[in-house]
Amino acid sequence: MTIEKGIVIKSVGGVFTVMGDGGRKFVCFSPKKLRYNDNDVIVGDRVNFQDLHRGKGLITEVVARRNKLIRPEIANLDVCFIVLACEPQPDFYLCDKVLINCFQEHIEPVVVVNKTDLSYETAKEAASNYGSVADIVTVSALDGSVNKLTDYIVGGKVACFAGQSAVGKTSLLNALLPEIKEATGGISAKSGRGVHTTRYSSLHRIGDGFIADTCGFSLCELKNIRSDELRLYLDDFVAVAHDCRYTSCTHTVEPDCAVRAAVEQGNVCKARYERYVEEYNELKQAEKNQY
Ligand SMILES: Nc1nc2c(ncn2[C@@H]2O[C@H](COP(=O)(O)OP(=O)(O)OP(=O)(O)O)[C@@H](O)[C@H]2O)c(=O)[nH]1
Ligand SMILES: [Mg+2]
Ligand SMILES: [Zn+2]
Repeated sequence: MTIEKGIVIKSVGGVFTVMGDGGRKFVCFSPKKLRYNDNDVIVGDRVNFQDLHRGKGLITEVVARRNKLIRPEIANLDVCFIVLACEPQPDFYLCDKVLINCFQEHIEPVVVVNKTDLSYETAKEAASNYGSVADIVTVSALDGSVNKLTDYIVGGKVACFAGQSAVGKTSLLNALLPEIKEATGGISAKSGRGVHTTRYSSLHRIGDGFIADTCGFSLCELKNIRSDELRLYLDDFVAVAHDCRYTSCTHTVEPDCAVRAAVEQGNVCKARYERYVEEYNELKQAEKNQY
């Protein structure tokens, strides 16, 4: 019995596609009892598996995860490309939350603004909101600019695209890897939202690393963050907060708050600050409701 090592590149209905370290693909099953921290095996998991021959395998162990994102659901990431576009209308609340989840899980977030062939407005907005906390890369899936992303994946890294439906995640993947021709979709004229074309995550080899396409999403939760810690995940706030009068300043109602002063002076993005206050109040309300 030979045990091989590999990475889960696709998971559909309890059938896992595992790429062995030699590059061969195996269709694998996982015994019901084999779960990781009470969770299912997911794309990005490093696994040991038994080669059952003829391209089949049985997963025998899930290697301890370095990290995990819930939206999109994927494990062991180095980089998360958070994709925004001028259409569908960008949801900056969603982007804030994915950024925070990345910081929590020690994943490098990169804000990718796609569809710049149509407009640069979203790129400008992204720069003013996130320019001081993440790299911003402007691309279009329709030209060669997507190659700007490959620099982030060299060195055997694992990256994923994340974002709303129809921002162009699959189109960017297809542009990066021309041999891949995954289906892309449109935007519903009625709702102005994407039609959720991609239905499952998949990992693809790129150089010595991997890139994942994922399903679009419009909801994302912050897990394990208290309202009074939220501020610690916003690097642009942290950079000025040492000048607040109180070290425990939540930057909402306290006097002599350096973050609020920075917002007024235009040094911290006002829209981002306002979203922070909303999120802070929501977390606080949820904490009250718990008791
Ligand atoms: N003009 C323009 N259109 C683009 C670009 N990238 C993607 N599109 C179009 O946007 C639509 C959605 O693209 P997809 O790649 O399916 O989007 P997605 O993010 O994968 O969407 P889901 O799979 O639903 O999450 C398609 O009609 C694409 O042709 C771009 O850079 N410029
Ligand atoms: Mg897609
Ligand atoms: Zn403050």
